[in-house]
Amino acid sequence: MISEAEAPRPLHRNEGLKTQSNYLRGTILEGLADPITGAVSDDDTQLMKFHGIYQQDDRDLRNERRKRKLDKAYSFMIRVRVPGGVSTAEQYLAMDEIADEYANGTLKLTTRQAYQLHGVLKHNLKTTIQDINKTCMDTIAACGDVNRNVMANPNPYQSAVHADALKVAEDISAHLTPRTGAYHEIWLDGEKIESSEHEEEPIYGKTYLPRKFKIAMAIPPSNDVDVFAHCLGYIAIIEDGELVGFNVSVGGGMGMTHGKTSTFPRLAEVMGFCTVAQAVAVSEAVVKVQRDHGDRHERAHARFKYTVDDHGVDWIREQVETHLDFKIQKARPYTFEHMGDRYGWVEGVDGKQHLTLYITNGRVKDEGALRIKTGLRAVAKIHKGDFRLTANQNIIIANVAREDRDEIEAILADHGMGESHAKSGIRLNSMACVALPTCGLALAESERYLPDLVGDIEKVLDAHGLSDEEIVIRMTGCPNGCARPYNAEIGLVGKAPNKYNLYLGAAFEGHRLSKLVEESAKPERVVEILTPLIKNFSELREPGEHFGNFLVRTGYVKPVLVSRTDFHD
Ligand code: SRM
Ligand code: SF4
Repeated sequence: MISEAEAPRPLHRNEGLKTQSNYLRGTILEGLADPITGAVSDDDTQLMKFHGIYQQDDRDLRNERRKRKLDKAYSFMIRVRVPGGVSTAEQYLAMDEIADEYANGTLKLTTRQAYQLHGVLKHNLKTTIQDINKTCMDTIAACGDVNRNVMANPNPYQSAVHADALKVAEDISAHLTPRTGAYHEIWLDGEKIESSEHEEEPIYGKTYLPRKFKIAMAIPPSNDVDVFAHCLGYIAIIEDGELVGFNVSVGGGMGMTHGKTSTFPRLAEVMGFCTVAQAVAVSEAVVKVQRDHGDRHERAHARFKYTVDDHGVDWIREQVETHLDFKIQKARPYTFEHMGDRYGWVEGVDGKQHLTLYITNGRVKDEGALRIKTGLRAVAKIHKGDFRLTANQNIIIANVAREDRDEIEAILADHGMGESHAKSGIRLNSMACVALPTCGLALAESERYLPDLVGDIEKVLDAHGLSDEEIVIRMTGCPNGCARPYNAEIGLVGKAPNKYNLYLGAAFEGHRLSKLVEESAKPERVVEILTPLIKNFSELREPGEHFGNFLVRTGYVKPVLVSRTDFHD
């Protein structure tokens, strides 16, 4: 008899699901055709994520419906991939229209430079996906155990290098997109492939990856994409005004589980340097290493960050090189200065104008005098450039001709968005995940609550003359970390309704995580904790010192240097 210790660990059930799904088809088509329910089966719910679709229900209505013995109010969230965050004005306009026609009339600009639609009913899913595809955007691999939307610094203005880097991000995105015909077949009425024998996933194989995989590309000195929070990061190295290549970082990720110290957020480490021409091959090699060595038994340990943490960066580099016909070179020097967006108009190297607008938590909607949805639609109708989504849930009206600037400004002013960035430094650096009412995993409010809490903290900052001080604050409704809260100088992570774990001390530049200061704090308590710290900061900070760095220097929080040991201790 095999002892328990010798028995092979069973694979997670999702592994079997992927293997048997016939390259992500499952019974999705049958489920869509079932008129009895507005939901799909549990297995298809998992598979549909690979197609960019999540089944959800309106949590505001749950109790009421339960009392009335009604089924949950099911609908679907659709995530639209936007590599590097760049979409044309036509694409923006199409998203705006689709949101009104099939979703809840709002758009969510996500923390990973994508568009999200909420509230799409099952019988409208297919038409919605088709309409999205008509605009030359898609939803495949926006979710699921594959590489997701590839992020990149969206600023088109700073240098010609930005366009070169964006091109590499787009190439990586295209290269790592799953090849299965299932997406076309199910959603776009493509020709049906009867047997998976004729199909191949050359990079992923039949079981895809053990877990989701994320890539971001940063262009120093801006770390707006939060590059170290990603499985794989590319840090552009510019020499004599030319993009020569990238430092490659591996092993970042935010998600953890409350009370389970074997899970932890982790920042990526730089593994070395590759040239521009090598960047796509490196992405494939890293993905293959995770494909072959990631944990397929326990999903809570399946992210690439744990593969890196368990084996070490040197081992990962050796494995990566087995898939390459070149060596990863020694990393080159670079410096990051900040994570957030730079607001307002700027002029690009080619004389084009670009306007970064602040959008509260990325929610595009009309509310009172602030008519963001209608205003951006009016701009899209006359705009000849593009719209760029930032990693901080904001939008850039990009590539505007000098002579068109006034017209755009007038439209924005008419819709209450004239001075979108006339806000405090902390508000401009705030970010919240969706959470309630759509997210099934939320333990507390986030998007609907953070603006109020920021208002309370602003009062304290004002009292100490720190209204303009840039402090990165991020909130999530659960520990999954969708707004990257552990990498914020003030991080708030939902524990229960109206209770948050408070994390402090991350670096403004994005290279050190925060540390838990108090568990299950009510918002009033959060403000109470912050008040003396802000006072001390105003009196004792060194010139130019940021809040998180100040808290670490003065010993209020211990720095998190090694996540596995320092984050939970
Ligand atoms: Fe996320 C799951 C929303 C960025 C870590 N995330 C979810 C789901 C789909 C909930 C679910 O599984 O049922 C949320 C849907 C809520 C809704 O109603 O829309 C959700 N995540 C979001 C978005 C929309 C937050 C936002 O307000 O912008 C972001 C969409 C990004 C995109 O366009 O692709 C979003 N999620 C992130 C990030 C940030 C990032 O990648 O830079 C993270 C942390 C980084 C990381 O991956 O480690 C993140 N989301 C998670 C996790 C935890 C993963 C883990 O390693 O444990 C989950 C849960 C899971 O995968 O099991 C999750
Ligand atoms: Fe939902 Fe949690 Fe992500 Fe917020 S952090 S969107 S609550 S999964």
